[in-house]
Amino acid sequence: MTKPFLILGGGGHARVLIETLYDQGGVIEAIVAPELRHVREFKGAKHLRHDSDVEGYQPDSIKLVNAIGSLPNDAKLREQLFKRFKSAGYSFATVVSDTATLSKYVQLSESTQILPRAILNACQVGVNTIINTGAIIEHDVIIGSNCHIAPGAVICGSVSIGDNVHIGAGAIVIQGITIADGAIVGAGSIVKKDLSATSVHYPAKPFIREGSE
Ligand code: JB3
Repeated sequence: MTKPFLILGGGGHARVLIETLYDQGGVIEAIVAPELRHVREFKGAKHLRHDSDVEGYQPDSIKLVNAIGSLPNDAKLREQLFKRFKSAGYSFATVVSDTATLSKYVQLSESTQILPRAILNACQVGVNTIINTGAIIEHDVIIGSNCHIAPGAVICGSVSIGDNVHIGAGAIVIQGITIADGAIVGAGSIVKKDLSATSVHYPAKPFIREGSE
């Protein structure tokens, strides 16, 4: 039988993951967060306010779900909690939405999260990485750990993405590109060149020609 889940984080990302877990018949033992934002969807699961409350559960009695999201300038907590509880002997669930479409050759890792309507061809996704709603990950892509591929991003074939990379919503990375650790790709960017570590790729500025005849 699947173990009950302890959910770390009680905000927007938790809301999406919890819907998937309930749809799949999961049992939510408790949500661990200083504050809960979406109490209705959390259906009366216990609320634990401190991360240290996790230690009240034996590591082999529950599965953790890392429901702390990740934004470009606010991505460390997700990784910190993953490392903290892994080193204490806990394990994290890998969550895949029923509406995501995955090739049988996809290789996922612990705490990877594939959100609704994402499409993954044969590719590899590292630990604790989020593939958010409607993102497309093409064949032979390799994505490292602690990355966030935001909603609607398109990663074309044979792209290589390091660790702790953020690819913003709706960005397109063309085939064969390498994106090094810690890089940030702004929402709506079209990436046609390799990106070095911790670099930031900004989208093109809008160009508007008024009233031409
Ligand atoms: O872009 C998309 C589609 N999703 C974003 C996601 C990837 O990242 C989303 O829009 C959010 O911006 C972000 O989601 P997240 O992390 O759910 O953010 P927020 O809605 O602000 O909720 C943060 C939750 O983390 C709250 O419930 C906080 O109480 C909780 N929290 C803060 N510090 C913590 C801690 N929880 C634990 N367990 N430990 C902490 O130290």
